[in-house]
Amino acid sequence: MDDYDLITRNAAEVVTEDEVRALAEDPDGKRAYVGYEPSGVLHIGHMLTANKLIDLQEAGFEIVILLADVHAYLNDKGTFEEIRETADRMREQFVAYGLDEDDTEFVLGSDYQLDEEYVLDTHALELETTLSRAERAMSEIQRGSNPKVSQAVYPLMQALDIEYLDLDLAVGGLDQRKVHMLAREVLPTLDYEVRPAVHTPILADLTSGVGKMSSSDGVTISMEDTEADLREKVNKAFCPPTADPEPDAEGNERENPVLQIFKYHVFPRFESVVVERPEEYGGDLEYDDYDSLADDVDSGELHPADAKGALADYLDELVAPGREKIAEQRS
Ligand code: IYR
Repeated sequence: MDDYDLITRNAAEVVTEDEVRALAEDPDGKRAYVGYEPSGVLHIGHMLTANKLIDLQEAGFEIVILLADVHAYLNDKGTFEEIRETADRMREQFVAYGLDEDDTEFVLGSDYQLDEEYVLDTHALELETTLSRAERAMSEIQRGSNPKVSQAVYPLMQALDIEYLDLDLAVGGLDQRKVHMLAREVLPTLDYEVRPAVHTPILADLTSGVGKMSSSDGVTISMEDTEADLREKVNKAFCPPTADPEPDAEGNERENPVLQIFKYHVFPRFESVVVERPEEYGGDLEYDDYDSLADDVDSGELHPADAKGALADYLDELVAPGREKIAEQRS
């Protein structure tokens, strides 16, 4: 796979392709980041962007993970003290998940976001931006339905992070795209350069395949799930015998979340996938890529129940090191 394909594989959106192509010509030493509002335990959404960071690390990028404590505070996620405490635990879980500790720079937002220069730049962007523009940028990130002034400041600071952390590439879930678009508009007003972004998809709700998987409502996979939890969640998941399910009764689009997890979580981290089956049901199957597994589900060669069993095994392998770290953190 060439560097551009590795940088963009499994991405839902690349802004812009030309800018990322230019980076892919010589990725060595270029800096890419994701920012996360610290929370106690990683969930499958964190793991999806982390998979992209692992791709970028393989392509030669330096990786920066911003533990965005000030942002979490502005977004009403708790007291500063509480948030700070979770940031450290989150860092250890990312390392357990597979981000090379020596090659990943973990930065706490409050280490530089309270400096005078940064604060004055934030105010300069406040002057450049209308409240309605800032609110629009926050619509998929915001906690609560009645936006606070702090939540309008939040996306402006996220834009400045790209400059202050001296980055070449911003990575995030599709829920971050409106902030990254705002950044492209406002950074040049301070004579700062625009930087490209790669956005990962948001996976579908596990039980229905309709709408988004969410850590705040519905079922999500988390790093504290036991093997039995994972098996139960996967077994209850929506998995029709097709990669492209029909819309539901109300006409809402549906996805196959079991296949999505194979695509975005399992294949990027494992050379091949083995589905164990008793001899009488045809014996084990081995897949080198996602498409061949999806084709077998489509054709009926691979039964959803067998696919689910294998998915729970692989998810358990991905989650186990982080789960052990969490147990250690709590003891
Ligand atoms: N908005 C992110 C958190 C965040 C991301 C970046 I990239 C920043 O520079 C700052 C904060 C979230 O929704 O978790």
